Amino acid sequence: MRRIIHLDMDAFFAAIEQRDHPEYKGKPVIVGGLPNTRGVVSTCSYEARAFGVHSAMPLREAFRRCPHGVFLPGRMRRYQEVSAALMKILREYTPLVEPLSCDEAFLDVTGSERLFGPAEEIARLIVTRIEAELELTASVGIAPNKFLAKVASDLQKPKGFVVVKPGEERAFLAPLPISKLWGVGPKTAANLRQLGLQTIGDLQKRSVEELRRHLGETGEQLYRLALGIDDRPVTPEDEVKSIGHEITLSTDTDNRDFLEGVLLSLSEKVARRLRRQGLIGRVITLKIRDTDFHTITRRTTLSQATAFEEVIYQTARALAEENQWGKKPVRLLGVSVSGLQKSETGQVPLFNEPAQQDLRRLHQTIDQIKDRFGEKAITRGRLLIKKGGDK
Ligand code: TTP
Ligand code: MG
Repeated sequence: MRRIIHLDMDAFFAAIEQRDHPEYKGKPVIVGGLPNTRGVVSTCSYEARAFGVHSAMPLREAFRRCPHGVFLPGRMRRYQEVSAALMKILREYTPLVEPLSCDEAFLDVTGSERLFGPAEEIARLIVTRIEAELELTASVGIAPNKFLAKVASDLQKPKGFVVVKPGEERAFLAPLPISKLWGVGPKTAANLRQLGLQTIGDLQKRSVEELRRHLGETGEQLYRLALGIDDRPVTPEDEVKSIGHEITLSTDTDNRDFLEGVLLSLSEKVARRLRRQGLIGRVITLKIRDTDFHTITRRTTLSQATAFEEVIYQTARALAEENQWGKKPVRLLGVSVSGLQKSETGQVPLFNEPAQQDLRRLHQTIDQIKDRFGEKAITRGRLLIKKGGDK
């Protein structure tokens, strides 16, 4: 099960103005332009929302509703700076951060729980840091998928903290209006209302056939969303490639020693390719396909990016153990590393400690020998022993 956090800053532009100008705190701040100019409100503080002002409202109308408001033209450069600082904090907890706009993002923290604790704790940590370091507040939703997390983060703004537990998806969505479903604009909403559907709960009670009859493909999609089903992955903006290797075994086997040997060999190949490209990565993914073609992929996030086969192998093996190597005889094994960054320019002081310097020199030597004399020139003892053992 995935653990997804959706985070959205509260009254983002306006809150930055209140932070930078303490005299605006507690006042209705309206960002977008001077009161009697053309144009619309970008956003406004919650104090201004109490007067009915909101995003996209003409500034004239905002002035009519809130003549004593603090009207500001906005400083995009400043907001972008804060946005960058925000995203930097988020990326410390997972490389799987998908920004949706300057002030909101999805985070897949499934692989981070081992390191930072449960998703709820990670979200608390992040919110606390945002308050301390940026002096701003955020709202979060935590759920098994993107759709639910996004709906949840919006439910108790500002400073919202809403958790949707697995099994509670339907009950959580039932009382909400159908307009909360993705893809339901005013037009589809009107269509749905004609069918007597007001809340997501109403939709849950209909059959998928009926919805398909009325709305076609969309009906089916809405039905799935209404049940809280959504399997879209969190995709980081600059979709970091992964480097991986997989191998289909000549015979399916559950011989642990042999499988561990294969895993080490795969980890070595991956590590070598990482080093060759000057990359290090934080997310280790293991793939196991069993004799019945059932495939599982499991991944975990490391505290420090790596290009060392020792680390990759240990992590992949731990994942395999946790999943009992897929329980059945194994047909295919794969190891990949993602969440990549340049090893020299990355902020992680990877090679500072003496032990790591030695390790790096060793790896450079091994890589050079392999480059010159071929892949088989140097093989680890672990592989030599185990290869003979199985056949
Ligand atoms: P939002 O997250 O939609 O709004 P918000 O952060 O101001 O308020 P909240 O999330 O608490 O409801 O948008 C983020 C920023 O994007 C917002 O501060 C200003 C800008 N924006 C516009 O410029 N025009 C718009 O129509 C909207 C909706 C936002
Ligand atoms: Mg916001």
